[in-house]
Amino acid sequence: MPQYLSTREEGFDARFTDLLGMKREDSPDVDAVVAEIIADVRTRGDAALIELTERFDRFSLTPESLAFTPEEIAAEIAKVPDAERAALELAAERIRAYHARQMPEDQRWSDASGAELGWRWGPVSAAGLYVPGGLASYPSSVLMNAIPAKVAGVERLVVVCPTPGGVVNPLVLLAAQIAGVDTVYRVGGAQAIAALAYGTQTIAPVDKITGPGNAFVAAAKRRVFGRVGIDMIAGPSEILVIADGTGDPDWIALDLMSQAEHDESAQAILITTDAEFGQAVARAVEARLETLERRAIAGVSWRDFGAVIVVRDLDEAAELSNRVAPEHLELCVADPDALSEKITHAGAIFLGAYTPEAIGDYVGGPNHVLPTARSARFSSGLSVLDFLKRTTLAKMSPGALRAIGPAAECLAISESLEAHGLSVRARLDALNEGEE
Ligand code: HSO
Ligand code: ZN
Repeated sequence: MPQYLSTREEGFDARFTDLLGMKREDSPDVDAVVAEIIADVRTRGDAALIELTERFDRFSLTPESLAFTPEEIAAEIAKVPDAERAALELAAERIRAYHARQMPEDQRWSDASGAELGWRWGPVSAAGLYVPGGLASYPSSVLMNAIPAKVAGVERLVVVCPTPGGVVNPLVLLAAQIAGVDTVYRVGGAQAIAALAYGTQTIAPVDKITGPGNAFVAAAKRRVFGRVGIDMIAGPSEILVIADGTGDPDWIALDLMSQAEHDESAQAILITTDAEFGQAVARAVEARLETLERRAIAGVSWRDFGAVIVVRDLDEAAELSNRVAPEHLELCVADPDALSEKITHAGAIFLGAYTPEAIGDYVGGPNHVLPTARSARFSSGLSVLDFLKRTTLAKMSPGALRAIGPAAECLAISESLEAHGLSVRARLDALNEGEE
């Protein structure tokens, strides 16, 4: 049974706080194992990668077969039906167009002192994208990670993907090709992250690693952070729907289940102003849970972490939603734009009855790699900015140095950093002499 809450009930606040604080993920402590794997790859390179792949993926590699050859990729991709190919291409085009608009502008200006200031954006040189094997090997996630990197101008983009038993999802290879990935390596787990961060004889190191993975991959990403940049560590998926009772309860039930089916630890919450409508959605969820292919997973998520919350009005709904700071927020109300003005914390907002969250997972255009576990309070989804760095620019004219240099000298002396002060003073003295 999901939880049923109402803001009219006594004790609501405590129950809602409990819901917010629920620990959904039991991440096993794999850090010690991961530390060993990383050290092994650092010292033995390819040999360690090959041995670990043999052990974990039951698959024999050689340095030569670590990467898919163009012929192997072509043979796999040939298996993809036309409809899937066309859908991936449409998704890629829309994701590309959306992310192209995110490109920030360089700036350069002169201020009143005569100093020229500014900044310039530039891409990281090389990025590595982790793609899980098995069930969660999603081609859509390949597009969502690789396209922003390409739009940002990343020169070398590689994918690492475990191929247990040698099996790969052809759609993953096709998505990588459509997105412009240069090389796909048949390695996964912490060993693949180590290879991307430190390099091996065959795999050149990258500067930034993104992409989802299991507990081993997450622990490895945390460990190599600093040596390379990483994206966020994503937790189980979440959806919060705010409904005013004007929609179809079955549509909303399916939207809730669309995220619940990702993971037993996923969380689906409905907030509604209409108690009867809330009951209708809950009944529709139960009916769908009879037949959905992934009913076992979705059912556990709904039973353990699902909730239906009845509120007095939409202001209250927005307030509670902001406290949750959900990864995905659907506004299934008569005036979604007005309600969205009141939303301050959410990874992605889907407005109106005709915008199921699944559109955002695949073809909407915005990124589906989004902040989970309430981190939308302080962070955003993946974007081109994750693959860009900003370099600042400063150019002093003699006049500018005269105007602001003495203050720098003064602060340098106060910090007992003599060379700092003298580097300014030497120039100021030269300028003053030139004037005499
Ligand atoms: N909803 C997931 C992403 C995804 N959905 C991939 C389908 N495929 C991120 O929260
Ligand atoms: Zn999804």
